[in-house]
Amino acid sequence: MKIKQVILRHLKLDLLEPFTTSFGTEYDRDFILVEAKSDAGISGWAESVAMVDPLYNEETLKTNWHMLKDYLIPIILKNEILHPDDISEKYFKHIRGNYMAKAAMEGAVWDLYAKKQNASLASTLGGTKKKIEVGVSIGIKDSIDSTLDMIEACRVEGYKRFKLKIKPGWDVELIEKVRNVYPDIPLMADANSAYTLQDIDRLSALDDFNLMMIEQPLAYNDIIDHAELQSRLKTPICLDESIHSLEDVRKAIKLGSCQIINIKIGRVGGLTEAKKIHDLCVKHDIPLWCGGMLESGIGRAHNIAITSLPNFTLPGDTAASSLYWAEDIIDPEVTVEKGTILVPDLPGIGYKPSLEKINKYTIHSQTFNIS
Ligand code: OSB
Ligand code: MG
Repeated sequence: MKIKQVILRHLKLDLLEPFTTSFGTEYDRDFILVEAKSDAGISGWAESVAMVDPLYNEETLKTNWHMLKDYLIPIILKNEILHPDDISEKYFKHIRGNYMAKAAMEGAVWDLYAKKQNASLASTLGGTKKKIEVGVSIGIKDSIDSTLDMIEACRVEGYKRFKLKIKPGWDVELIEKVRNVYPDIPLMADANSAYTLQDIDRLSALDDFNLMMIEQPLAYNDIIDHAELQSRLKTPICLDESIHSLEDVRKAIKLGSCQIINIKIGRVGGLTEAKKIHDLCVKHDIPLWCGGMLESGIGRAHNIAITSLPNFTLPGDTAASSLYWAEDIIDPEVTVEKGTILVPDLPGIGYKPSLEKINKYTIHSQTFNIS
């Protein structure tokens, strides 16, 4: 397969509501869309999940643009790509880090490859599920009552799992009050690295509330302290920020740093690495779920495809487009019914990027042609 042209676009979408985590508040979402075109005039699409500021990880929209423009796109335009797995295994292998940028480039080629096979991206990846179960991620609010209102709204919608963002001071009391109102809902907490081992008493207090898991309580780059914490907590630890590769997963399993893993395609450098992590976790009985990065519909479509693999046994963060956006950039939008999304069986990502809407939200674009 020969890629003839790649188009980068910087889009900005307003969030319907601000989203607050322990590291900051997002009011809108700037992101890069990658469109890869082949000789047959087919386009593959993906989005970079890097944010404007390096608060979740070290990547940013600008570092991703730079990596794509100056390194990744030239490699893709220069080489004949027989299979998308070759991108991470051969072509991007010598480039360190920059996982979100790599994942965006690779993802566009995966979509294109699946479209050329006339197969869905889900089935091309080895996905078997026809529908997936999803939950919601609820940001830090100004009161416990508004958190309870949001839970109720999502519960009525049928979402299968409720993830509450926590930070020191917005944790034990919050979870206790939510549990009092909802003794049985599948509930979990995500700290986005807001704690240290010094906070062991506060974290142990969460053991009383039957949480499905606590996500990334300790440092974004740690797997050692997490292993100690896990040995002292009843609640399973799920790693998010600390996992970038199959090697990271192997080491985390070996150390006992977690019992569950959240896969984000961007954070692990793409779909090929995500598949490998999936397969290793099957061998070690580590359940998976697919995380989210406030994606537009294009990123959501990729998340749905990877979640169709069998070991994504826990509901993920891929909620409906309408929870985040007044208008999404794909047709149809991602819809959730009774907490489930039907995995599309159309070719590629299975949702049509709307050029009209994409153009409406594009701030800047650049086109790269084969030389
Ligand atoms: O830690 O999972 C996270 C959003 C931005 C950055 C990090 C995270 C999140 C979320 C939102 O929790 C997940 C979503 O897209 O619904
Ligand atoms: Mg997280």
